[in-house]
Amino acid sequence: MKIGVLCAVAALFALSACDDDDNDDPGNDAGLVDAEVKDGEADAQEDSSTVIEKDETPPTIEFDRPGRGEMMTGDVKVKVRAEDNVGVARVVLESDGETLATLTEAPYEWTWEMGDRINGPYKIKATAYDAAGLSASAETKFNYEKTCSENCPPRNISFVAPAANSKICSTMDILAESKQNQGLKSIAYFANGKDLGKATEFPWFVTLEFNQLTEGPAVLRAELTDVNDKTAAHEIDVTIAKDDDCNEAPIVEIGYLEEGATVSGNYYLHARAFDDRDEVMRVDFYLDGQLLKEMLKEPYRFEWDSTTVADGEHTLWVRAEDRDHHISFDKRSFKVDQSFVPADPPAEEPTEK
Ligand SMILES: [Ca+2]
Ligand SMILES: [Ca+2]
Repeated sequence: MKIGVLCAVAALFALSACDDDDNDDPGNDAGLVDAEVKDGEADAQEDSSTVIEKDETPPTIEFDRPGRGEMMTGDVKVKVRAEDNVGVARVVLESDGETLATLTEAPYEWTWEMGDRINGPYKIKATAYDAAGLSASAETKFNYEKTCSENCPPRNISFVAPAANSKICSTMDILAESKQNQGLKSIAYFANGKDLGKATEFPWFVTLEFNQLTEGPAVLRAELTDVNDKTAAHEIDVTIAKDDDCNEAPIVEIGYLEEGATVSGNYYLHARAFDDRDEVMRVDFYLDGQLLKEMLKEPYRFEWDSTTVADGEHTLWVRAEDRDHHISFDKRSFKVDQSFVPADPPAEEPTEK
């Protein structure tokens, strides 16, 4: 019906335009002929409109781009393929309830100008409607990273623990890391949108209490904010479920070095790590937020030259990781003072296990 009305209007318009100019511009005769032809087509389509009203076949739709999970930079080109037995009336693009665009003509292409949107995952839903109001939807999800040369947002935040698509069956530390470790203000963590806490200093983890979680599938989100209040995020899918055979995180403990101790000269740093399945895969030592030593097998012990840092307060963090990327931490704050002479200097490598 609509098409018929439109054509009739077009025909009227063309005829009246022809009437206005007919006397002095013979070239417009062609316009009159066109109008008559359109009128004829309109009649044909008027007949087919009875078919439109009986249409019971919904459109089909799928994303050409962005590809699912694709990493995008800059403005994001979106393209969907939509088809219908009669005709696609429109394609609506949305993201988390926000309507992005309504496209009425093929090819269904649109550019999402990302502007100040944060680095992180985005979903797009595309819905095609036909004239009968039938619809079909498709979704895609991509990761966005802003291209920039100065005052850049943080980048590449990603979960270290737990692993994507893993099962969470006990209380554990969760951690996301950014390659840009300078100028971070905080990392906030969420499970299905529920606030799990915010880490405001190295090593940026929070402890996930199992009994605070709802069992079932969950999306874990880590959202980083830097000192310029720019943000980035990463999401992974996990399953929260009790498990009698739950693989627990390892336990790690810094040895020898007592909280508040003073050290000088060469000093042995040491940690013990235990795991329920004897699967400690690595133990990493971090001094003042910087990786100092990665150790892949026991003993987790090495000689460290304390003269490589300034006298004063320092912090040692040790992180243990098991085969399933469960992690745990231990920490000591201590003092370096090269004028300090230990009563019993650790001249030899300690043998305690
Ligand atoms: Ca249809
Ligand atoms: Ca384990």
